[in-house]
Amino acid sequence: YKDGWFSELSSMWPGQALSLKVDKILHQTKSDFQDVCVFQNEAFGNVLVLDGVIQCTDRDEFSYQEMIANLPLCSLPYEPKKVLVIGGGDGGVTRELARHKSIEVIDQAEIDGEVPRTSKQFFPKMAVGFDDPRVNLRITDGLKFLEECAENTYDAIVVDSSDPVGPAEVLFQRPFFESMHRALKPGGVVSTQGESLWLHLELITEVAKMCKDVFVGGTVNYAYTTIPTYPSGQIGFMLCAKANDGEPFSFKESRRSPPEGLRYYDEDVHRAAFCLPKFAKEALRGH
Ligand code: AAT
Repeated sequence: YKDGWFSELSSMWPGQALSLKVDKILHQTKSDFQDVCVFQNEAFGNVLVLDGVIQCTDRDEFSYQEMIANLPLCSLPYEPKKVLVIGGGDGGVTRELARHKSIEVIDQAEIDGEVPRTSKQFFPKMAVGFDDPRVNLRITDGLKFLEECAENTYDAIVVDSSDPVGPAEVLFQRPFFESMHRALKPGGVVSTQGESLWLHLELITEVAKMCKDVFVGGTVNYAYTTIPTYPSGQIGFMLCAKANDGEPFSFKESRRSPPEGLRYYDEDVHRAAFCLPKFAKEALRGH
């Protein structure tokens, strides 16, 4: 913070920073895992910051939350019943999953109990996700949760994780993807916070390569959305499907109609999300 402005500095995006004017600091604490801060901003409403990195704002959260949840769910050829969220402590992704009426169980593993507590107080429109009776929120590490989880359990897993510095580092590594693969039903899908084409193309191609290895016989695709308060205004998702003996799987066309009440995602946006700019397509094709 300097002269009333917050600047988002990180080794993940050296030499650049988004700055937001701080109208009022609403909350500031240190949890067992990270610094947690909420401030109010004229352009974006309430802003949640963990370890100096913006996690969500009132005004643009729907872009990311709708996309990370609906790209996988609307790609499934059947109605999902049991889903898992890793991270996502603000509740926004949970809210998006809860819109799907066929879902019977939403398990969630968030490492830091302070995040849902903070969200209930300052982001009621996201925390509303936790009020759904189908939700079982556990405060535990996502990797640990999955390692203890039975095989063939979930139709979909959504990994709404922070960047791979700090507690979320394990969520970008092979053992985590292997345990997700185990926990998925055949034909089940994974969607993870996949970072920005403008900043992390090398990381993205490495993760894609590892995913293709783990989800051998299945499908791996990167798709993206635009969002002003994430670094460089763009963030993507790594989508992986576990091989099924049945029909070949594609993420690129949605197969199920989206739920009611969305403001970003629809069938056209679904299709467009997979059309990558040339430089990215070439980098990802090389693997
Ligand atoms: N929807 C908000 C966006 C997020 S939230 C990321 C969440 O992941 C945080 O609540 C954090 O506490 C949680 N988390 C981090 N590590 C783990 C872990 N090992 N297990 C479970 N949960 C974890 C993401 C914002 C992306 C920012 C892009 N720059």
